Amino acid sequence: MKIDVITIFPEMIRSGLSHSIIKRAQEAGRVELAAHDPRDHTTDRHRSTDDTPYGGGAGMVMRPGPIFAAVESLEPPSDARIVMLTPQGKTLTQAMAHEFAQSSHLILLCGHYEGFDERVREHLATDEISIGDYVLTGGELPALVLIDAVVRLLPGVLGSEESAAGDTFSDGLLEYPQYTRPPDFRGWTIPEVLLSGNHAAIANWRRKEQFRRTQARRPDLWSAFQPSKSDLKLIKQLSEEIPSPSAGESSEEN
Ligand code: JBZ
Repeated sequence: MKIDVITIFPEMIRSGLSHSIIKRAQEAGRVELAAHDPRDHTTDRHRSTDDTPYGGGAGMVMRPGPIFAAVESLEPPSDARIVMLTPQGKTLTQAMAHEFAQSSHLILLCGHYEGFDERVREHLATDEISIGDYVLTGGELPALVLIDAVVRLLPGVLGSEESAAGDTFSDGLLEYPQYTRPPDFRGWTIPEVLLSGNHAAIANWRRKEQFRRTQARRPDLWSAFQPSKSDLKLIKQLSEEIPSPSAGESSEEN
């Protein structure tokens, strides 16, 4: 897969991609990542990528020329996905990450200032994505988020260790709590079942903790969850448990 990012801060993209799993994926040839500055596709003396809005008003708008020229210089195949990162986009989901991971060429357009000239949206972009409802200064961090979510899904990127199968959202439940040594840290001990060596009991405990957490923290995910027959047994057991003071999802711990 090829991913090109059009951004007035190319170093922000390059540095964000030069670590850990995404770095390894590039070295292994699973993905080819590059950042391009639309400033290199300007023709005016000041190499300007933005201009004042027609009709007046505050702020600046990204000029269409340098964006179109930067994309056209990449000679994208006709099936390339050209994705604008803007607050007006659809909120990124795991299902959308899977869909983008099927594409052989992604081109990400990072907005700045008051956003893009509308003709970029109308005549260049195939998709428009946001990462969530909070205010950011530009599309670079959203582009990095999208790249991370997509690249980790590509074949051979995650080892069996990190495998995508057990993630939150793979079955629509939050993950169970994890513990490592020491078994007593400052008087805080780990659940006894995890030391029992009883693998069936451990699996049941973990599944119930997934249910407990998802019910308490993500009622939206819990409503959509489709339990199996064995899940239903565990859900019933959970509903019959006496709430222990330490086992809850109290507001104090959030
Ligand atoms: C995004 C104008 O450029 C921006 C500004 C905010 C912003 C994006 C692009 S993309 N927020 C988001 O994904 O939430």
